[in-house]
Amino acid sequence: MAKEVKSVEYGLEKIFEGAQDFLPLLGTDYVEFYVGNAKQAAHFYKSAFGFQSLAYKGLETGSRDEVSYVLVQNKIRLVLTTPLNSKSPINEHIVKHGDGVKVVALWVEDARSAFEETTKRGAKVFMEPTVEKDEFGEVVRAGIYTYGETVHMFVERKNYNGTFMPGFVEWKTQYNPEPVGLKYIDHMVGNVGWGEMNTWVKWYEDVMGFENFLSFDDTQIHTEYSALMSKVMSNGNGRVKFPINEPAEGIKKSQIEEYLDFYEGAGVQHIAVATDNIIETVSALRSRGVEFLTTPPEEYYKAVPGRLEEHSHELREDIETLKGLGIMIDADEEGYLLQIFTKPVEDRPTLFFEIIQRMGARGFGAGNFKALFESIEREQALRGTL
Ligand code: TYF
Ligand code: FE
Repeated sequence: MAKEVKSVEYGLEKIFEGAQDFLPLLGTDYVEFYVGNAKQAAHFYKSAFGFQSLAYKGLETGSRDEVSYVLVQNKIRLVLTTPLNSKSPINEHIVKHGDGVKVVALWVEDARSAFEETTKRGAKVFMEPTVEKDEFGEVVRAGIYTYGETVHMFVERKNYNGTFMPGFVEWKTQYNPEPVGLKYIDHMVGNVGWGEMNTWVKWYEDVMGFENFLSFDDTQIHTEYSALMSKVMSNGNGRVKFPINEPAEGIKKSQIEEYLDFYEGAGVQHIAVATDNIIETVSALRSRGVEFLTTPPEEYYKAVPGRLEEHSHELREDIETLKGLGIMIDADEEGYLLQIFTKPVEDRPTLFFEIIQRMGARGFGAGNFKALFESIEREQALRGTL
């Protein structure tokens, strides 16, 4: 499998040479989840994933219709939002999709320009440019829809020096579990319906100015039973990467179809978070009760040195330790990477997390796809959805 990665041409260099980026992105600003019980979800992300309390809005701060908890770990900010009454439109989102990602917010210099440039290229409006102010300055936000009911919010905070955003107060609490070493969001993956991948690839190209960085077709991504296709979209400076998956024909139901059935439409499938010490991070997550997919079989680890070829001697981590934790290893021309996937983090088999440590590699672990998808299929079989 590693050989297939080597035939891949990364599409990014083209962007650097290209015309001026009409949508310069500074990075991911925050990820907002609509959930049934934000108070309990916040406790879970603190206790299990090592996030820290940052900010809050709710009845005590004058927010009568919804409550939000903001959590932080290094550069990652999560916002957990729950409606406070049946009138809020957030309820419909939760009824349909269950807990899930509503907003993938992108940090920009100029939110009005981001909104204009994308809407004139055909983006559907979620929120017109809106200025929010408090004693710490102002934040400008504007939102557009992407796949399903998911939203990209552009966030301009160059004239703001408060904790998070106007409307929120600093959230101080006695309960502050240690971080687990999660550093930043490496990529966020969307699942879209049959035949829709290329529509969304084109949307990211035309509306957002992204480039197709890597592609995997169903001959590369398949098991004995099922298949899928995936294209990785990247913005010009490579800070924001969005792979898009669609199901492909197989003899059994693919994990992408399972997701689409339970999420009742397209949405965010996984959030990949980077660490610079995956052994420590995964050991901590496991000890705090985070559930990971079942470990690849013995043959997978036996094949690792052969699969890594010239990168085999670069591997700093002990294979036995990686095996003990269920961490997978892959290499491409530029180096290797280590990755592992959680089980879904809610009762519907929808959103999950990936923990990734890049040691030079810019790929997505194509050499691990087979082992990963077989592991997911073992879970699907238990759920009766394979
Ligand atoms: O983001 C990726 O491409 C990798 C592999 O359903 C992957 O993490 C691809 C598809 C999928 C789960 C993981
Ligand atoms: Fe991933």
